[in-house]
Amino acid sequence: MLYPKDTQTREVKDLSGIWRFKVDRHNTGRADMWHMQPLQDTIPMPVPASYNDMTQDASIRDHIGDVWYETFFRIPRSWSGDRIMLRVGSACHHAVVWVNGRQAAEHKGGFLPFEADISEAVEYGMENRVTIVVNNVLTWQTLPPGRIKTFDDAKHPEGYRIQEYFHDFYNYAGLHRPVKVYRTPAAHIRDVTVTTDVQDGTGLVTYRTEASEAGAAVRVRLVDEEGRMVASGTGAQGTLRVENARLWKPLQAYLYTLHVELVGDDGETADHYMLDIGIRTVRVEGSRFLINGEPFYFKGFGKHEDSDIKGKGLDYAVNVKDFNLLKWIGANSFRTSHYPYAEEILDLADREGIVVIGEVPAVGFTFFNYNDKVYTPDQANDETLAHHLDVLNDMIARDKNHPSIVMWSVANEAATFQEEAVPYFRKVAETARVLDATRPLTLVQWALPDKCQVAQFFDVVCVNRYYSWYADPGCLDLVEHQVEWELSGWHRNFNKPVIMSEYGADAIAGFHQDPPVMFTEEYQCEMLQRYHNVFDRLDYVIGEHVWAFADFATKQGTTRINGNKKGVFTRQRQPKAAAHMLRRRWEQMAVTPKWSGR
Ligand code: GCB
Repeated sequence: MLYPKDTQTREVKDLSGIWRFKVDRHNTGRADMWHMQPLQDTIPMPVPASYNDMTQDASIRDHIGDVWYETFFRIPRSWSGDRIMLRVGSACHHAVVWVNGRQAAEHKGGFLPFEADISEAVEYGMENRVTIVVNNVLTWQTLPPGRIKTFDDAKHPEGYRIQEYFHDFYNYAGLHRPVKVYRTPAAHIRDVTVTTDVQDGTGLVTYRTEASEAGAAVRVRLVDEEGRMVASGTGAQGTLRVENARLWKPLQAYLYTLHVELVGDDGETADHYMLDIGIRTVRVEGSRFLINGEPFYFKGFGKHEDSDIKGKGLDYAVNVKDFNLLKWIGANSFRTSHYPYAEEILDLADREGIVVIGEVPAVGFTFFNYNDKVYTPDQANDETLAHHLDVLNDMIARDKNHPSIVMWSVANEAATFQEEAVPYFRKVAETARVLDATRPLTLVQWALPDKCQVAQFFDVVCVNRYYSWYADPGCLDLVEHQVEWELSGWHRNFNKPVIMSEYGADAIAGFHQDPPVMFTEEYQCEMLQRYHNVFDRLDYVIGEHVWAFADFATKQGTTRINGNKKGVFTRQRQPKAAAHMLRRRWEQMAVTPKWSGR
C-alpha cells in the first residue's frame, strides 16, 4: 500500500488536529446510528494520540468497547473528477468509518493503515463529516489476543468485566496515526514493489508497478541524492542498472528516489509517485547475517511506540529523539516489538541507516505454563490464523520497500513447544516466504531449545530470556552459566545464527545499591554485562537487543511498578547507568567488530 504523498499529480490533506470525541459508555452508539448526525456532548481529542491518558477520568482511560471520533473537512471543487481516498494510519483495534453518514470502511487490526475510496461520498467545495468508531476489545481472534473476563460471584457487581491480555504493554487505543485525505488521478499507480541486488559494484533495482488500468504505459527514473538521474526505463516492470552504486549500509544510509510515471495516450504524465529506495542485499549464510555481503552484528533494542501523555500516538519529536539516542548509544538496530510501527518511523530508519526487524502483533500466544494449551478451537484457532496471515500480508505490503527492514518476525514468544504450533507456524512461514522471498524470517522464542518444535521453519533464532530475573531472581552468579547453556542448545539443535532478542532487568532510575540488588541501576548493568561476556565467547551469536530501549506503560499488576522499568532510558528518554555502560561497549565494538580477530 503506497504512503500518501504530494507529487506532480497527487495531493494530500492531513486531518491531524483536535477532533470531537465521545466515549460510548454503554456501547449502544452503533445501534443508535450515532454516525448519522454530528456527535453530541463531545470532548476535544487530539489525533494522532491514544485517548487513554488525555483526561483525568479513569473511566475513559479504562473504558472497554467503543469510542467515537469526528471531524470536518473540505474538499476543493478542483478535486472533482479525481479519485479521493481517505486513509487511516492506525485505529486500535477495530474501526468503522463513515463519511457524511455513509459507511466508507471497516477494519480489524490496530497497527496498520487502511483506506477507502470516498469520491462518491464527499461533497466538493462543501463541509464533509468523517465519523470513526474505534473499539479496543482484544479477543482470541485479534492480534494481539486477549479475552474479556466476566464474574459470577457476589464480590463483583453484576456485569463487571475486565479486559485480560497476555502481553504486558498497556492496551492504548484510539487513532494512533494520522488520518489523511488525498487525491490521485482516476487512472493511477496502485502499487510499486522494489527489490535490489548488487553485482560487481553495479546495483540492480528491479521494480514492478501495478496500475488501475492493465497495460498502461509506465516510465521510471532513478535519481540520486544529488538530484542526478542514474538510470531510467519503461514498462510496468523491469530492472534498472546503477553503475558504481552507492549502497545503503547500516549507519551509512544512501537513498535513491525512484520516480514512477503512468503515461497517458498523449505522452503526458497521467500519474506520478516517488519512492525512496536503498540498494542493498541481505542474506543468511552459515552462522552469519550478511548485509551487502558483510557480517552484521545487531546492537540495539526491543522498543515500543510509547511516550508520556500521547501513549502510542505518533510523535515526531519523540521519534527523532529516539533515533538520536540510538546513534548516541552506538546502536545499529531495533525490533518493532511487538507490532508494525508507524511508516514515519521506518522512513527515519531508512534515512539514518538503522536496521530494523519488523514484527507482526502476534504477542501473547503463551500462557506461562507449558501445559496450558494455546491452539484450541476457542482460542488460537483457524480464524486467528487467517487473521495472522492477513496482518502478515498487510504488513509486508506496506513495508516491503523499506531498505532498513532486513528481517520479518512472525511472532513474539508464541507457545512453540506445543505440537499444534507446528502446522500453525509452518503455514505462517510459508506464507511469509511467498509474500517476500528476499528477507530472512524469524520467530522470537520463549521455548527452550529442546522444546521448540518450529525453529526449523526460520532462518535466524531469536531468543528472549531473563536469567536472574524471572528465573532465579537475584542470582547474578548463575547468568553466564545459564546463558551459555541455553544458547549452545539452540546452536546444537538448529545450527542457525542466534540473536538474543530480549534480555534485561527492571531498574528504577535513581535506585542504587552495591553489591547490586534487583530494581537498582547497578543490577541492570551487572546483569547485562554478564550476558555480554557470553555473547563475546560464542561465534554464532549475531546480535544483542536489550529489553528495552525505554521504560513504558503496562497494564497494572504486581510485577510492574507504574510500568515496565527495563528501559535503558527512562520513559522521558533520560539515560540510566546501563545506557552509559552500553555506549562504552558498543562504541568499542564499532572499533573492533566481533569477528575481526577471527
Ligand atoms: C518478554 C516480552 C516483553 C515484556 C518482557 C518483560 O518476554 O517479550 O514484551 O515486556 O518480557 O519485561 O517481561
